[in-house]
Amino acid sequence: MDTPTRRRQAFDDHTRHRIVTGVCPHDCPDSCSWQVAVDRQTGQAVNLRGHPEHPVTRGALCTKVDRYLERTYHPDRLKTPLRRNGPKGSGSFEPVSWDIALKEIGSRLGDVLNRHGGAAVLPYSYAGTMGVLQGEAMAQRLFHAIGASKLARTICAEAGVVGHKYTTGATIGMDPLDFARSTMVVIWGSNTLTSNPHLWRPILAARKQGAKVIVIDPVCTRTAKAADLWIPIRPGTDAALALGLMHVIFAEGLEDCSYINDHCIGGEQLRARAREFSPERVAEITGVDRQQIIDLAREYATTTAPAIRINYGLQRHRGGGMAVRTLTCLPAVVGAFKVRGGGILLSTSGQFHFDRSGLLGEQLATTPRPRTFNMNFLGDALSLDPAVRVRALHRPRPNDPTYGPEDAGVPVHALIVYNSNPAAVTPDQRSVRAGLAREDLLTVVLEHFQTDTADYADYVLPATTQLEHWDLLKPYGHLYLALNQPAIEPLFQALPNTEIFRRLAFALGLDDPLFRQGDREILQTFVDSQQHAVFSGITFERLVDEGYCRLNVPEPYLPNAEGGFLTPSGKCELYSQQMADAGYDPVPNYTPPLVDTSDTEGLVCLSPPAHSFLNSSFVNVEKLQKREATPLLHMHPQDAAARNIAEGQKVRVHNRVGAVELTAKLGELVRPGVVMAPGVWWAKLSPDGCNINQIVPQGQTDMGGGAIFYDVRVEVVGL
Ligand SMILES: Nc1nc2c(c(=O)[nH]1)N[C@H]1C(S)=C(S)[C@@H](COP(=O)(O)OP(=O)(O)OC[C@H]3O[C@@H](n4cnc5c(=O)[nH]c(N)nc54)[C@H](O)[C@@H]3O)O[C@H]1N2
Ligand SMILES: Nc1nc2c(c(=O)[nH]1)N[C@H]1C(S)=C(S)[C@@H](COP(=O)(O)OP(=O)(O)OC[C@H]3O[C@@H](n4cnc5c(=O)[nH]c(N)nc54)[C@H](O)[C@@H]3O)O[C@H]1N2
Ligand code: SF4
Ligand SMILES: [Mo]
Repeated sequence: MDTPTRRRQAFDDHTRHRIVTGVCPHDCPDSCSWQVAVDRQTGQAVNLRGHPEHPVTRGALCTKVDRYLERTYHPDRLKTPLRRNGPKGSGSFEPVSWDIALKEIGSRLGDVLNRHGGAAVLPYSYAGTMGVLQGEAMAQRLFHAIGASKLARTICAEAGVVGHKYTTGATIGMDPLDFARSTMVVIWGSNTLTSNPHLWRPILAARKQGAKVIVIDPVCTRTAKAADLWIPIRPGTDAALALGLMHVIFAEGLEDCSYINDHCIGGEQLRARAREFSPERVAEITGVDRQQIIDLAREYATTTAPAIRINYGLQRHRGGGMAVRTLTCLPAVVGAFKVRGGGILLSTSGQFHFDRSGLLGEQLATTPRPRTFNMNFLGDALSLDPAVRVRALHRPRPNDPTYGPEDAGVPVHALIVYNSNPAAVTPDQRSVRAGLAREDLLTVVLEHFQTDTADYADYVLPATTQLEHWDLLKPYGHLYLALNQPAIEPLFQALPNTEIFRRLAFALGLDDPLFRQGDREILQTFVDSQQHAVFSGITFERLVDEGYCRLNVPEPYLPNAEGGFLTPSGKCELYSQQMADAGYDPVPNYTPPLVDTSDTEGLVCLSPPAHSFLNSSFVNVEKLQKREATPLLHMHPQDAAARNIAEGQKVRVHNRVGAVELTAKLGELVRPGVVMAPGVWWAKLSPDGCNINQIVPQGQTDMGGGAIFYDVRVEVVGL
């Protein structure tokens, strides 16, 4: 066991520097722990490195966060509160003091509350920081107290999470470090080397032992290039492929009958369903060669420890929930859950059994929160027309009540944005902007930079970065809880989100003691009050000393080796009564993507993460922006030829939702029929002031109300 002292010295023992341990706040499965060297004299952070002893980080950050100091000390950091002094969206602002900003916001918000009630206030946030504290801790205290509308945080993972839970009961996946022991790794709808780079090390270790690495993706990503086999599937058809694999496995008697009998329910129903998906039919649906389907099924079922890394790419289509629900049955069918190195990993978040009720101040709510908007429908939510606004109410399941215009409730009169950049990342950019452009809407944006969204604000409030505040990170790609300690003083007049929400609460005359809790105190209370066994032995003090702690789960961690599913039946639910009750097919199935049913013309457009950006963060860091060059559209030469488009030509990508100008990049990186625009550029840093979310409609996945970013057709014309 390392002593804490050794941990710190391992980085640097230079007397000029103080070493502070923290953790990357970004929305990424790796949640890397880091060490910051701070000059004792100047108080400046002078170096930032991956924590050398963290078992997942292993001393290395990624391309993007290697530049976190540049981002933190960027000359464009917001320095003071700003007040709008031009038309909405013009980006014209004047500096004001915190006192004035808070007084004015307090009075205008108070006015909205008096005239329209809490429902008229909408918080909009996502994972600019994944920190427990700077995320929702103080924010929700305020929104509970004023009875604001709720936001369903659906933009990323909901479809997959809900689908996964129907099958296994929780997003409890494999220990990612166990991929090193896999005998076969199927990376399914994920670009590991870009979006989850620290998983690559265990995968490489497995490969050294002979494991084959297979990537199933419509795009030949850098991960696909590095793998042993790339299977270029048609977008949105993954569930059909999974059922085709099961078809072969059952037909050839390769399933693990005892695991199915002992630990699953619905084996017979699944067999019957899989029978409908012959390799011929599946080849037709997915575009994958029939023999390749058969070979993959045989290899998967006969190897000893097959692992599936499924991430979020394949659930950004209409049938994404069902796809993840269906794929998650595969390890059960072959008994892979029994073996170390076998299983499936979507997310590890279900292992962090936090009780957040005290943290979020639910007791401050005097009445139930009025309504919930789905964040993917922000454009509709901001509409003044009740018939449009009502479409934004969260309604994730088929059996949820339907709403009419009379249920729309009051218009949104105040929007408070933090940890998110909706003018860039949210579907249907035109309607989002139309909503944000409403002169009568009070918009407050807490930010590091003057983003596309900040341009539409009435007040922009400067927030601290991870180097400047406390936080606690719950990762979704491994098992180590991590504490972030502030390394430097807040820059300029920046304040932590928590402090901004505290002051907003005071400005509204709220004075519950919960608003007076300091950041360190909140974290200490939160960590030390956790009761679940996974946290036993983890104390705030230990986190302060060691930086990160592994959850108290056994090693090796095989939670489903002998059942133990957190479903209602306690089994792996190949048949799900819960699904039937919610209005779904209770048996795994294939739901065709929208692009195969309604929008039949044009090319399917995918817009997955760019290697050098993190969603829309880092787009303004010069060196990273240079690496991505310009907003691109990757096209197959066949599709380009059919449209007379040449390499490097400017093109207009459009559909009924909107249009954006990109630069064509031709090559066999994408299957014919598919185009790919790496995201998410700041619209204002793009040639025509728009980005790829121009062409993404407001719409939702079958489960969880998720966004359908990749279930879109476009037409492309040369300019
Ligand atoms: N560098 C970088 N890292 C990031 C991010 C970033 O923006 N940049 N974003 C972070 C966030 S918020 C998230 S949610 C995660 C996302 O992590 P992932 O979900 O792993 O996302 P990607 O790495 O883009 O991988 C998605 C892949 O799915 C493919 N795909 C699209 N549609 C389909 C389909 O129908 N079937 C199959 N099989 N594949 C499909 C895409 O071509 C893409 O290669 O990454 C995080 N990490
Ligand atoms: N077309 C297309 N669109 C997509 C996607 C896609 O694949 N294709 N991916 C989607 C996905 S998976 C996701 S998760 C969303 C992500 O969408 P967002 O969660 O909005 O992520 P970012 O674009 O990184 O914007 C986060 C903002 O929060 C700010 N921020 C960071 N830390 C703090 C803090 O401590 N305080 C405050 N006040 N602000 C902070 C950053 O400066 C940044 O501007 O985008 C989605 N949009
Ligand atoms: S973005 Fe991901 S890989 Fe990069 S430092 Fe943060 S957690 Fe690590
Ligand atoms: Mo995401």
